[in-house]
Amino acid sequence: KAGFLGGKNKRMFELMDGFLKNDPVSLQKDILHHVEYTVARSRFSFDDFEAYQALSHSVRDRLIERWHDTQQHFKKKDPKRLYFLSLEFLMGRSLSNSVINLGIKDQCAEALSQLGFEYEVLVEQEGDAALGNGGLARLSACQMDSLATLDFPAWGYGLRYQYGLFRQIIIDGFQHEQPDYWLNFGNPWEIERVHVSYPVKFYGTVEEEIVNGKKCKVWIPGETVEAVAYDNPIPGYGTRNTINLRLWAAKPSEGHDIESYNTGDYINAIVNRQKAEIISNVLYPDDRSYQGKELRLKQQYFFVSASLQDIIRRFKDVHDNIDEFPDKVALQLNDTHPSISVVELMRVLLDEEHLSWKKAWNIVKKVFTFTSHTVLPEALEKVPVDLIESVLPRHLQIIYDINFAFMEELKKKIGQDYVRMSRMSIVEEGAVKNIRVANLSVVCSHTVNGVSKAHSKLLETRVFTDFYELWPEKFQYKTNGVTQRRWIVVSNPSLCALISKWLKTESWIRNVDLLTSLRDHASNPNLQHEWNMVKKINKMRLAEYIETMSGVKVSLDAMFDVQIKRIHEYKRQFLNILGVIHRYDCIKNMEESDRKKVVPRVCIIGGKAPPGYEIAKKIIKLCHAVAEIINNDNDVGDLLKLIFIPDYNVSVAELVIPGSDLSQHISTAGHEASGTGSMKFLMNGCLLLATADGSTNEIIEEIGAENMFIFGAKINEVPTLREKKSAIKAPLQFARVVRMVRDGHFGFKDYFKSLCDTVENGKDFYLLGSDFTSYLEAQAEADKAYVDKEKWSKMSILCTAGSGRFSSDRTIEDYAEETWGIQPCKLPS
Ligand code: TH1
Repeated sequence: KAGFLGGKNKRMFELMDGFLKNDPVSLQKDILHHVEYTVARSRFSFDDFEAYQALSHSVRDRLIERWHDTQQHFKKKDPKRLYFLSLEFLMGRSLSNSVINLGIKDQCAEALSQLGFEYEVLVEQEGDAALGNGGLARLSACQMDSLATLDFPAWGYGLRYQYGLFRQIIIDGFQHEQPDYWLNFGNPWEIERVHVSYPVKFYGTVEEEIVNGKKCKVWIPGETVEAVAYDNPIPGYGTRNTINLRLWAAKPSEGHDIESYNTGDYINAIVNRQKAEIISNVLYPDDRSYQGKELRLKQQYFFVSASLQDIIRRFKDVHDNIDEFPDKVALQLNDTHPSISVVELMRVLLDEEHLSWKKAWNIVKKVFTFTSHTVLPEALEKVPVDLIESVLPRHLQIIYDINFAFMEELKKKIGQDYVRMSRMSIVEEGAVKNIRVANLSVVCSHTVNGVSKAHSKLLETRVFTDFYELWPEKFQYKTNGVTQRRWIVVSNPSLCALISKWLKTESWIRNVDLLTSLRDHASNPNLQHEWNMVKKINKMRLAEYIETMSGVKVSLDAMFDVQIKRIHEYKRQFLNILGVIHRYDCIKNMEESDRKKVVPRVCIIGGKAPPGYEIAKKIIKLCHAVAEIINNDNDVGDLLKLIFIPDYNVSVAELVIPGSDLSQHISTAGHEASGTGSMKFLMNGCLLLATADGSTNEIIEEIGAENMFIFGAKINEVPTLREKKSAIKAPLQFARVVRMVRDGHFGFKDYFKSLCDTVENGKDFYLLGSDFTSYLEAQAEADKAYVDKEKWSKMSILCTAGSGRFSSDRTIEDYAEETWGIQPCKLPS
């Protein structure tokens, strides 16, 4: 820890004890210290929440030590760094994750138990950090864990929303949204950096000035807001490396005097300044539907501008020559949300560094990499030109200039093909002129990644066809992955212990490929027995949760069949519910003797509907209406239950996934870019019932279709099916269950009419009708397999054994090598 040993530094070094110690007694001392001096409670009387706070602060101290050492090490070694720009991070809870990654779980548990507290209970005190919507945001969190664990010199940048994703509450089966004021009780996992702050400009005009004899553009802003940094340490597993997630909060900017002639003016001026904070107030809750809103653009530019100022300052601390910027910096765009940063970097290089266009463009082209996460047209960002002109006038000029240069280049390559040029243009002409942010991102990045093999193919053949033909070398794909630290070690400790026992090592936690050796034991009755015991424990935990939450008692012998994800028509929760209705209908119409053969099921659905998405909200209500009938039908009893889990989030997922037998990933083929939930289930030995969409195709490659239940139209069949569907009659079974909903079998007849309309009368855009028969067949296959306990256990073990390829460690290693060009930079231990 020495550093520099002169004068007062020498004295400081003498006073230092080395690192904080991790034995239970040292931890106890730290916890009690924080109870008294941080939480300010008496050490003789504090409750679970206060104990959680004190433990968190003790853990945080350890994180800070490592954070400091890591940052100093990076500074000394000066490697090329990766900056991961994302508008969303879904971190969930930090305590359990930090304790695992620091390797101090047992010590903490022991320390607490002697003080009369239970580690597991304290973990539950923490609320989720939900600064994101769904898959994309949780992916960012998993990737941060892998970046830290693999010792990469990387930082994440994002926004510190005061309100995260809304809380879902269900009243009479309807979704209601409540604000998620997650900072109410303080947040021990962040460090406020009052001195790390940057002004961010908005509005105003652009003027010309002469600087050093050259004409220059100067942006005179109409409003300035201050961005203040909040650092969130991200510890790696099995390494001291601890990286940083820096989130920006908006604060009123200092600077201007307030002109006031009376008290009213003065008060108003202060109140107005306070409005600056609005920018980082709230996360947009729409998954995949973009509306050109001013606040959203301001959020994007705000976090991008602050991040770039921070990154450039750090670069200039060590380097004089801006030409070296691309050798030291890689900037990753997580979807198009941070893409205004390409324009902002151009602006800084042109207007502030006074580089020529050519030099500036050369730098920009070399630093940015872009990952696209969707193919849905409604998710593609298009910002009205008028909006950019008002909020970011100088940026609009630069976008036009980039587009002009691009169009000139294109003309040289493809000749005067104006139709193609207008398709590729960054500026969309029409009644309302728009900026196509995806085109901007492709033009300005040196690499464009898809998130699965299938998704990448769609990007090349449907979304960015013209660009792919022009620059095939730009296009790559990196199949998504999730971190086994969070999704096995933290959330399924019994399975973790079992795996380590059978593999005789814990090294799979850093090298998940080792899981493949489980295949050698998949048929071993001893492993199967222990495996099923673990599943049972997890099912008990889940059943308890279901009972406290919904009052419904479920049987542990039943197959727990789960679909948890954002509610969206393309994800087809409606298909799932129609399948449940079909099952119910079959049971009701069955001979008594046949009922004995029915495999009991607990069907579980969870997820949030975007607040303005009416059909998604009706799907939630339908789930409740159907559950009401089924769960109260004594005639059916334990043979079938339907449960809606409210307020689905990361910590709920950590509880539900380990306790599931079967999980559903049933999007219409060609719509789920990747899907990452499936990977978490796979790791936890939970079988998949799925369409051949997104990452599922690669799961099939890895574990074999015989170990899954695959159904439905393939990606390339979907367009033809859509064309033909008005001519094809939906199967009778489908018509029958939809009719039951239409006729008010579950009540709310008028309310469900528009929902039924989406799948009938030649509509059915997401092809529920044409996939229904094959869906039921796959369900029947699952029933058959479940009855054969040995077969099921083997399939379950093979799922975990084949999940190695879906670790975010693998994704990040591939990105580092093929896309970012960065190397590990490990702290000496
Ligand atoms: C999701 C994709 O839908 C999903 O298939 C993928 O696994 C995940 O990203 C991670 O790659 C997306 N989430 C969003 C969220 C917003 C906009 C677009 C997408 S795509 C706000």
